Amino acid sequence: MSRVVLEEKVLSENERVAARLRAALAETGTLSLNFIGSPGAGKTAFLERTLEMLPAHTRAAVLTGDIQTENDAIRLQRYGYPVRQITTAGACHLDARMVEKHLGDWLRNSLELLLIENVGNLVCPTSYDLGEDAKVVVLSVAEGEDKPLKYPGIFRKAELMLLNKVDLLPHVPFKPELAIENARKIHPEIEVIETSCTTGAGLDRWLTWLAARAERKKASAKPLAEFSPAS
Ligand SMILES: Nc1nc2c(ncn2[C@@H]2O[C@H](COP(=O)(O)OP(=O)(O)OP(=O)(O)O)[C@@H](O)[C@H]2O)c(=O)[nH]1
Ligand SMILES: [Mg+2]
Repeated sequence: MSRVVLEEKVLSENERVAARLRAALAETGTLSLNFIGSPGAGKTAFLERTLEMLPAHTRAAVLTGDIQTENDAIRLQRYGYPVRQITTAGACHLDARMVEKHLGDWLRNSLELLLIENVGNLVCPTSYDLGEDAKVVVLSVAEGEDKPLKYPGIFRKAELMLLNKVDLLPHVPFKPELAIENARKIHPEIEVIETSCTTGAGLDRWLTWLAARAERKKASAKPLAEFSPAS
């Protein structure tokens, strides 16, 4: 079998599992977000700050993907929410089956929010639907303003770009307005929030975005029990 045919087969199998996941998440009204960014962009730090600031009693859970180590899960477990590490043993992205397998019984417990940290990479995770409501791309100011132009796939698919580490702006030659302009050349509607996990800048805007999205998802929940068979 040629490589292209094999890739198409793997992707279509992934689409099938992702559709099943999306249906399950729709039924429970769970908002699911897939965080994608380069190694070290600050995905785990951002999720740590998010867990720290979530309103009390939020039913949230985190899946974090890495090629090796449980380091990120250990960091994230400090905040009192269920966290599971997915180690891909070489794969440069998560796929829908890995997510489904690690969800366990979380969805049965009226989960409101599922946060998924993908493997650090701006390329491979882009092609794999995880059944999420939105992809969130994390770009840090240490990476260069041209990244949206060089890696357009993820900027095209992400609904939100977190421009992270803005506390470092005095120390790096990075123009946030140029990075945003480049992202919007690829995806004119992409929303942008400038954040710092160190100072907490932008996190209030992020929590407002998150609350609005979670509320919308909850309101659209369609438990199967609500449907009565057509008579
Ligand atoms: N100055 C500054 N440092 C940050 C910020 N966010 C994250 N960092 C630091 O950047 C480094 C990498 O952060 P991580 O959260 O591990 O990055 P990651 O994207 O999860 O990395 P991988 O999981 O390996 O892909 C750590 O030393 C963080 O403390 C920020 O907003 N400002
Ligand atoms: Mg991480």
